[in-house]
Amino acid sequence: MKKIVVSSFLCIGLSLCGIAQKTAPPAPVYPVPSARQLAWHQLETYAFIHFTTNTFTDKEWGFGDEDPKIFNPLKVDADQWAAVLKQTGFKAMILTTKHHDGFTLWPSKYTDHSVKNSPWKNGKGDVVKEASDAARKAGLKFGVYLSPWDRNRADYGSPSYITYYRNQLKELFTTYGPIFEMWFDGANGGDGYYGGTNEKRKINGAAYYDWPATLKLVRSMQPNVLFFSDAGPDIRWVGNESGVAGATNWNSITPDTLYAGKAGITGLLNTGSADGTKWIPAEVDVSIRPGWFYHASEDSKVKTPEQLFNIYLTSVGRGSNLLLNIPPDRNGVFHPTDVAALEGFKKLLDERLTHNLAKQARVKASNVRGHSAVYNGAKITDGDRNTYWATDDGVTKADVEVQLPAAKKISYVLLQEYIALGQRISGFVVEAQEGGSWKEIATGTTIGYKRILKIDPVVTSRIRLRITGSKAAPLISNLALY
Ligand code: FUL
Repeated sequence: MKKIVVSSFLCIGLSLCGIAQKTAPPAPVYPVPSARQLAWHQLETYAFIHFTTNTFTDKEWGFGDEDPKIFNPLKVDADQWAAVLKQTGFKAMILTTKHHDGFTLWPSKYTDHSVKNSPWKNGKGDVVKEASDAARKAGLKFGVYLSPWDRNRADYGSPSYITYYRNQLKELFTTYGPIFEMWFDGANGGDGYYGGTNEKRKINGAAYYDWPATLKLVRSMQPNVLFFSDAGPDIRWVGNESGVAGATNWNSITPDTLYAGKAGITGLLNTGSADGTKWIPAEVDVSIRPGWFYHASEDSKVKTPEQLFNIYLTSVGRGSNLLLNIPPDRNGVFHPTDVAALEGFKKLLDERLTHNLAKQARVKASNVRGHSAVYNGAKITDGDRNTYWATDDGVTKADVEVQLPAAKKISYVLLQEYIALGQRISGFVVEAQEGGSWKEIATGTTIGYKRILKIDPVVTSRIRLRITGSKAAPLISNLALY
């Protein structure tokens, strides 16, 4: 019998022969996130823990002259902190290991202004150890805040203080396991105890601390740590403490525009800049209470679940991460009112943003990169963050339509760019089909890692995303409807 040989030249186009034609992947649009920044974006929500002598003196900024004996919590139940955070969807905690007052929550061998001279556990306690152990046991990442400004130290402002500060970083970074984020606070109010001199000390922040050398030292101990400061280098401040990232929020920014004593940069920190040279995403730090530390007088001012949900929308929902502060009380636990608020917040997230109506929905795109199945519209509803819809190079305006099996009431639209190849989109419109015609239901500028749009509820089976501006071919990894 004659053998039938199917040779490739008989095929009309390679794809018909079962050999997928390879479409070139989109080229990156720089800057792009580092691997550790990409992993950081996926954390989305984590907690700040402000705890120190201030908790017992009822202050926000300790002067540095506190008697360490005032630090005397009934207990320090870091397992309670971790359990509450875990149950309510938080991914990490960042502890104030030393605030501006200089009191260390671990028994540092370089100072007496420390938990080691407090009555708590007869001076044998270590809050940093308890918190880091509890975090890891609960599957949360652990981060540290170590205030550069130190109102207790006699030598603050002179070179020996920098050595002191670095010695403390060595203690922290070699004793308490992996630290995912290091929070450098730029605040400096000037006056302080300073070893009893009770004076005002001004330093030149950029020059005095020699940050490049300090960061190098920390990275030599823990290469994967992310540095937060007003201007990065890994994560930037969002420019306010009220929980609001810019509705336009670029992950890119040019660090040179932030330094040099420039005033009025909070707006820039809030939005980033489309032409920024470095990937430095914004982190939204905000407290569940008016203050950062626990004050009984604020028990009635804890943010409600609804307020926390709105903050979630203006932080995570605008492509930032949310660092929500929950301060332990004088018993060393999260106050019941705060716990109830967190539980209520989690309930709202579950009710409003969990049941994705677009899961596996049919998708039609106006343009698909190389007509390739690798980049087609279906990639935005496949639940896989590593796949994405992409257009051909040069096509920066395109539509993608999601068709649901039946009409549903939609209140939120969630969009995600595939940011590993850079943030691209600068304008978009979302439309719903109602009575046979398309109606605009939301517009926006940037999308970034995640954008959540609260819309006036609409009942429809068809939603269309129109990309109206993009630096290059738009790459959308996810579209969800709730
Ligand atoms: C500020 C500090 O002065 C506050 O006390 C608080 O720690 C906040 C997170 O950062 O700069």
